Amino acid sequence: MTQDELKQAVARAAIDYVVDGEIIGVGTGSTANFFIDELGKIKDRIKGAVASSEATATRLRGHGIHVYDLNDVASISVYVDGADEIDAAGAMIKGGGAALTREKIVASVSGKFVCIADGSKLVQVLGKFPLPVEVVPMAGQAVMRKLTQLGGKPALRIKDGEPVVTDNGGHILDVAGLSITDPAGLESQINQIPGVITVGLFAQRGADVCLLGTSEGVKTLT
Ligand code: ABF
Repeated sequence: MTQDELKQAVARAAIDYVVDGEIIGVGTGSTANFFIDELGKIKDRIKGAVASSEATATRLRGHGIHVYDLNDVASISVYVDGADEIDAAGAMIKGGGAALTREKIVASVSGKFVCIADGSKLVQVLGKFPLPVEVVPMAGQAVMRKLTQLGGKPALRIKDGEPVVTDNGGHILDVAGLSITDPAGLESQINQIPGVITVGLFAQRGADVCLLGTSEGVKTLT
């Protein structure tokens, strides 16, 4: 199976977690996009969705799914999203798609986090994928110095010669060289740095379920 077929398989499997008549939280990225396409097929069963990015909102609307502002929603039963890395405990690195802040917000109000990923995303120790950190632009250099003190090698994310600007007006630092043996602890430490908007470690609120696409089929990790 190709990587896309594995992503499609987990996207289909995630539909089993959708609660009829409710508003669902929807993540960002290529795996989440496959999920949105599956959601489009059962759109009459749900009330609508809360999106974790402008890109996701646009794709949801393209399928005729109503997108709610989070301020108009008290709680969400299920949030479905991809990850850049996930460990066996459900801790994740996210933010390769630069949507980490809204992803963390929507996940935080959701009863259950269902992570959908192809098998290559499962790791023993997080950190091979550079850890994304969203920052207030004026604090970029200051935060980079602090991240270097923590043992990382941060770099400002650049696209087409310009810093990437998130949906929230932030910049993204990608921190290489970390071997993250205490994801929840490092999440707290980085959260304390002034200028950090969001760290792409999702450990304190990790995934409750991970649907992992493998050549032997979809494996469920809980
Ligand atoms: C989002 O999409 C991000 O948090 C993560 O960075 C990325 C995973 O992308 P893909 O599904 O394209 O591998 O969930």
